[in-house]
Amino acid sequence: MTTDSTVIVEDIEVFADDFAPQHAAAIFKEYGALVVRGLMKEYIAGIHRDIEAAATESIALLDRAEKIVEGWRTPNGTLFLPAPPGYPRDKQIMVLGISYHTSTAFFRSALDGRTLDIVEAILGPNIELFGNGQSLYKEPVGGHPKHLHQDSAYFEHHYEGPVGVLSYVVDTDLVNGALHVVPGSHRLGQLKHTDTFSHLGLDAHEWPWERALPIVGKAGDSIFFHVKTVHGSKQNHSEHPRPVFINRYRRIDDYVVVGATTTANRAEAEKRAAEARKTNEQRGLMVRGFRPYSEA
Ligand SMILES: O=C(O)CCC(=O)C(=O)O
Repeated sequence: MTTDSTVIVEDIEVFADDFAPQHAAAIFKEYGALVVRGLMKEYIAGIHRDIEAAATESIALLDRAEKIVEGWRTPNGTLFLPAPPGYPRDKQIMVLGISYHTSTAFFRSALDGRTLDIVEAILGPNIELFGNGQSLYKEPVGGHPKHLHQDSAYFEHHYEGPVGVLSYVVDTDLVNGALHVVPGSHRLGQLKHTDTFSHLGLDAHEWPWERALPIVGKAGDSIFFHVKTVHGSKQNHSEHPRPVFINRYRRIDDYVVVGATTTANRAEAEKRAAEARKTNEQRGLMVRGFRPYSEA
């Protein structure tokens, strides 16, 4: 199975004010990616405000950051990477310490009815959240690239895996770090990843950016992607930050079989994959349907 480089954005796009969930789900199933224009518009002002508050807070906490394998983590949970030359600091933000626990607007966005109509058409009637929400933040003037990768390198699942819904907080283009996706790559299975500046990524010779389709969009546009869809984004060369936020949804019986951030900890986790089970701790909050009792 190969990917289809003839796919254009219009092939994978619908509009939030006029779409049929079954049609949107069919696009997702075929291409492993779906763009819904304007889906998150009503949440953007609140989320943008909270994201900037979290960024300011994180920078103020930087002198208390601890070194971890992925970079440095401030007490509020923000992950920093080394900054490129010319920065006012030696570290740059990568993943912001903002979540459903800290932002009402973020949590409200995860419960959005139109989003869940699409997710239900993809995954079925009973859906839980996977994780607490994630926000990646590219600082201005060179903010980090995220190399092409599959999210399943980080959290491989037993069944279909989570549907990720990444939304733009600001208008996003080729200058400030548009998301790139490789349509059809969700059918390639689990690919071998290497260690890169932005953690697990695909070999850049085998997976150059030219293989991927850039998604230019407005604040409030959302991109649904399969856990095995190859995706990533280049540096932010604009004068302003480029944040995104991601809500993830999965079947209520699905669970992580391999969780990793580096090739070394992935190799260790793979040895334990066969023992993985759905535990009570792995249950996410219900956002659609009902969870019948089952022995964990
Ligand atoms: O556009 C970004 O910030 C990268 C998002 C991404 O690739 C991911 O979270 O897996």
